[in-house]
Amino acid sequence: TAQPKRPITVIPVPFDWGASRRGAAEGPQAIILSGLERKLQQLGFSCTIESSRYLPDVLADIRSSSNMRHWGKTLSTVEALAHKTAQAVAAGQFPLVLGGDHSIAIGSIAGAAQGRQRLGVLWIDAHGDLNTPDTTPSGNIHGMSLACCLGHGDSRFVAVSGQQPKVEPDRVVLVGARQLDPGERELIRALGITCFTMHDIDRYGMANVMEKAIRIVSDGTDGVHLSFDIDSVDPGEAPGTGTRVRGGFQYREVHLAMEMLAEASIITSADIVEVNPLLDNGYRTARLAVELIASLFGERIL
Ligand code: B3U
Ligand code: MN
Ligand code: MN
Repeated sequence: TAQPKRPITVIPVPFDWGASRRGAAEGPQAIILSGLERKLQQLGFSCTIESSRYLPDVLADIRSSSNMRHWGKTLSTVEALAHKTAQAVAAGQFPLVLGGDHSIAIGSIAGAAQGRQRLGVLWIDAHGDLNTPDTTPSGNIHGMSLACCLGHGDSRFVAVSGQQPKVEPDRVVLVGARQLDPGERELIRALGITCFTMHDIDRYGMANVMEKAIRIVSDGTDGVHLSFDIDSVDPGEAPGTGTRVRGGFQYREVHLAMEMLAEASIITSADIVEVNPLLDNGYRTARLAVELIASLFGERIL
């Protein structure tokens, strides 16, 4: 079935203060240099790459605490990103947000949730990103972003762009988890969030897991945001990322996931995060990101 192709607005977020290692801020440039625009045009999309001038200059902002490191820089960044993302949605475009570390999803999801009552979120990640300032082992905000979107955590972050929470737990699905902290397990259990771990993918296969995930995030929702952390992919395929965890998605497996999302045609906004060219083997991981984006937007073998 031919879907109307919404124009894609690529929103770069060169920000990495939510992580402990620098370098994810170079992710957007690496992905763009790896041929993103041409790929999307080949697939028949009109595509605009925004500049990053919508972001505030955060260098002088030193507000920080031990359980929310660099929170000042992060808060003003996600506020600006929420606004930018909401603008793209309101203009009928598909916001494709390029991180940056995963803290930026607080902004992109806040933007995607504006004007929607029932947003679904598909969170593909080796991690849960479900810590709060009370449970975080690191103080890194990229480990707290999904909790934030669910209304748990620091009130200033939970309240970004007003609407709170951004998403209800029964419309959130995690796929690919293999490293969860005790507080994250507790929150998953307490909120009843569906979490397909690597164990489930080994056991039931990516196709079955994605079928179930797609059904849950799209059931009665008025939009679905994909938040894709490249560290979900096995480090053998995606070495350029800050927190590698062995035992991740294989190459065909992760393409299959993206192809199934294209086929289901449910995704209305997305972010691709944690590509870190400073830790990469050349541009290998950025090029993988472009390939996966292509699969997400409908590239087919035949
Ligand atoms: N859960 C740990 C580690 C972590 C989360 N996200 C990444 N790493 N990339 C934390 O710091 O919250
Ligand atoms: Mn993450
Ligand atoms: Mn991760």
